[in-house]
This record gives sequence, structure tokens and C-alpha cells, in this order.
Amino acid sequence: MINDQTNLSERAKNLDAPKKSWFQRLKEGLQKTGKNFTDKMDEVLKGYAKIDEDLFMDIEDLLIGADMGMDTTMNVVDTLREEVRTKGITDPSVIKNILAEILLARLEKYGNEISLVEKTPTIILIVGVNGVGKTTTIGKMAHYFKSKEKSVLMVAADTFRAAAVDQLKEWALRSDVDIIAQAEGSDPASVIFDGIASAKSKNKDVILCDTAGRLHNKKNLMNELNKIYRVIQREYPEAYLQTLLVLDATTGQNALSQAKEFNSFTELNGLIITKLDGSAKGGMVFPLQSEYGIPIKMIGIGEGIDDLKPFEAREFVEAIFSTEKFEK
Ligand SMILES: Nc1nc2c(ncn2[C@@H]2O[C@H](COP(=O)(O)OP(=O)(O)OP(=O)(O)O)[C@@H](O)[C@H]2O)c(=O)[nH]1
Ligand SMILES: [Mg+2]
Repeated sequence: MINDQTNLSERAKNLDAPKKSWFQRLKEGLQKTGKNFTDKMDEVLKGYAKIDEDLFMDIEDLLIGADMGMDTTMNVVDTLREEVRTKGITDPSVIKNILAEILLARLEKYGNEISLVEKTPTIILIVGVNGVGKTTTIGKMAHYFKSKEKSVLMVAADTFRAAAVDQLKEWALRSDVDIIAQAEGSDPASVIFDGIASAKSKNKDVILCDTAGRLHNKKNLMNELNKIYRVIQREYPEAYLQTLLVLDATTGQNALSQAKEFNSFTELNGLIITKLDGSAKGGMVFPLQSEYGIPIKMIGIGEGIDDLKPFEAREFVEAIFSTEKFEK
């Protein structure tokens, strides 16, 4: 158990200090994506007096440049063409709003399911490749669930490095929740076993489990996860289990292949996209949603404790289009 830790670091204190509103920070975070996208779109639109096929081709190039991927781009532009035709639109300046609506509709179709703990107890298993932000996300999630009056337990099932356990312990301190950990090199499934026993005895609502981020295509990761699943099945079958994949927004299309890989060997219930602050590749959210149909549950926009929230499609699109509200 925890509490052998020294004071919080100065850096953490600074990161956790009160800041601008979430939407303001999201908008700033997505500025690079927005610039890549809406500013260029304004430029393109200015060059057209009427809507023609060349304009659609330019929009296609823009969407691909904003990391939306080929399939999603084709799909979106087809829908746009159709809308323009059926509504008899001729003014290019209206295109931006229509595009925003199309993108929003796609996200809402896949991304509405934001509630993570509709049933308790819930076990959340956080998976993902090295460095995407798993441990940090657990720290922020703990804080988020606490603010929703849930009792939280962290389980340090990334036993690969001692530093991983220490990092999670620091987060347990920052968000003031209990943590179960064992020594470096212990069997992750056995840490989860301990975690479940503790969660049951203390009536915890949410159990957040960190896992190691070794290469996702390695067979040992699959085996490790399967062993963890067996322990959860056996020890806490009544708990609501969610496996969430963390993806780093700055890796763009690479994140898509990670989603594909993980999705091929484990049942993913949702995605968490981190590092949307400062990523120019926020457009990757769109193909992610439509290609896998896995809802994005939360997004991270920084390293502070308040920098994680449930994903809201409308807010996200508004932030990319750098507008508080776009016209219907
Ligand atoms: N800017 C920014 N940095 C983030 C965000 N989330 C995580 N990070 C940083 O990304 C780095 C890696 O985060 P970790 O939480 O250690 O990632 P991990 O997936 O647990 O890494 P491993 O355990 O090594 O696999 C750290 O420096 C975090 O502070 C985010 O939303 N924004
Ligand atoms: Mg980690």
C-alpha cells in the first residue's frame, strides 16, 4: 500500500494549478489541427466563386492533410457532394458549416456512449503501447471519478519496471486514492488478484488497472492480458469490465494501426485519446471512430490532473473549427 511517498513534486503542483476553462484549453490544444484545417479551408473557399468539382478535390486534399485518412475523407466528401446537390447549395462560404455538421454526425454516431461507470463495481483495464500516456491517464481518471463521488482503487499491474509502480504511486497521492502494488517483476495477474480482494473489502466502485506497454504485437502481451482476464472472471465475475485502449494523438495514422492490432486480439470497449494538446493530428479521431466503431470515451489535453474529460463530439468539432457554435 501507498503512503511511503514524499511530498508532491513542484512540477505536479504547477500542472494541477487552476487554469482556463476546459473548452478554452481544448480549443488551444487543437489549434494546430484547426490551423491545418479550417484556416486552409478558408483560404481554399476564398478562391472559389461557385461550387464545382475542383473545390471538392481541394477539400479532399485538406481532409487527408489533417490526418482523416483516405476512406473517411472519401466518405465525408461524398456526403458533402450529396448535401450540396440535394439542398441546391451554390455559395462556397456555406460549405464549412455543412462539413462541420457532417463530421459531427459521424462522431455522434460512434461516440455518444460517454458514461464509463454506469454500473459499479467497474474494473477498467488500461492498455496501449509504450509511452502513449496510460499511467498519466489513470492518474487523471482517478481524480475525475472521485469528483463524481466514486471510490477509486488503482492497481499497478505494470510490473515491468519499478519506475512504473512509483509513477502510479505518485499519481495515487496526487489524486488521493488507494493503490495496490507489488514489487517490480511480480506477476501482473497476481497484482490484479490482490487489487480485487482489496476493492471487495473496501467496497470500491472503480478499479483502475495500469498495464505494461510492451510492443502490442508480442505474444507475451496477449498471454498476459488473457491471464488477467481469467483472474477477473474467476475472482470478480459480477464486476463490469472495460478494456480501454490509450492512443497518442501525436502519432496520427500510427494510432490507427495500434487500434487495429489491439482490436484483433482483445475486445476493446473504448478508446482514450491523449496529447490532443499541441497535436496537429487531431483529425485522426474521425477515422478512428468510423473504422472501428469503438467509442472514444475520454480525451487528454495535458499533463495536469484536470486535463482529462469524457469525449463530447460537439465540443470537439467546435474546438477544431475554432468556433463556440457553428450555424445549423
Ligand atoms: N502533453 C501531454 N502529455 C501527456 C498527456 N498524457 C500523457 N502525457 C505525457 O506522456 C508521457 C508518457 O506518459 P505515461 O503515462 O508515462 O505513458 P505510459 O503509456 O504509461 O508509458 P509506459 O508505461 O512507458 O508504457 C509523460 O511525459 C506524460 O506526462 C497529455 O494528454 N498531454
Ligand atoms: Mg506507464
